[in-house]
Amino acid sequence: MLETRWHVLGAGAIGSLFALGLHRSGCTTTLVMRSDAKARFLAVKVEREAHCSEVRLPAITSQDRAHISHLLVTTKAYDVQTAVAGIAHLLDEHCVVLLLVNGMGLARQLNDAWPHLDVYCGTTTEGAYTLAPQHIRHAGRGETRIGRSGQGEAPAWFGQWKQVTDNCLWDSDIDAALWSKLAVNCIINPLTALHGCRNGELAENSALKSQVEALCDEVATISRAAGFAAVADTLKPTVCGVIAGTADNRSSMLQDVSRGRQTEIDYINGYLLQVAEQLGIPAPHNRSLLERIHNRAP
Ligand code: KPL
Repeated sequence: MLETRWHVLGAGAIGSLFALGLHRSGCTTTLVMRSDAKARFLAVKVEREAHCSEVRLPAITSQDRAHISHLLVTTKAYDVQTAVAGIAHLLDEHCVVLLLVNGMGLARQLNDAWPHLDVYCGTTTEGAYTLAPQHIRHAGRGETRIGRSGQGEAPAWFGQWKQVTDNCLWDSDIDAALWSKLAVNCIINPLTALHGCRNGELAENSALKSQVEALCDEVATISRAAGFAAVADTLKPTVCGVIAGTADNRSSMLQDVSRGRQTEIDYINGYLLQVAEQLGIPAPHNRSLLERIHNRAP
């Protein structure tokens, strides 16, 4: 198999986890850091149960001379466009760009701005949170799906990805997978962020359990109307499965709120609300979550 060189843009929890996975699978893996970063190598530490793995990976910034042929983007949804624009001069003409980012609609935005890029989408339910920069805890094993709208066959570079995580598959219906992840994030992320709890508490506390139920019903109705009936039919067991599988995790939105950072709520519940509005479906539970996250005390 041809060795592929991957660059990882966005070395947060998921970026660090996949950078380690790519390195371990035999890919030359380089972190792309902000333009003011000085380090040429960075230690990436991943704690999993009682073990800690550490690797030193090369790091570049937009000011370096580099050719990027395969780019994994794991930034926040609201940073994708600006972060890619910042390194656009380093990207090969038909650079493969794999977006492993929460939310939907971002691949289209990238393709509109840079039509020559070869953009793919991915979604993961791996649970990971940051302990310090590039030092993370892998708190829950999940599944990663990769695909491109309308593309049935996996490209050659995907062969390597089966070794990057334990559970990675090519999905010929990636839009449904992205929607399914969006639906899960609409429920788990704002609730854990507002209640300051780990994912698992959503299944333990009865008041939170009934909020999960009500949200599942609302999101399922919108999903069905949006053409994702299979997602709607299995939403409750899917959400329960992700809560159980990532029980010990602090959701990405909880991590953002705890650090006083911008959240991805506009790309998650905000996107769902836009679709609901276009379809004429009321979504009071989602609207209330969006407003409460926007209006939360700093
Ligand atoms: O995607 C996640 C997130 O936190 O953004 C889940 C799957 C809910 C794991 O926490």
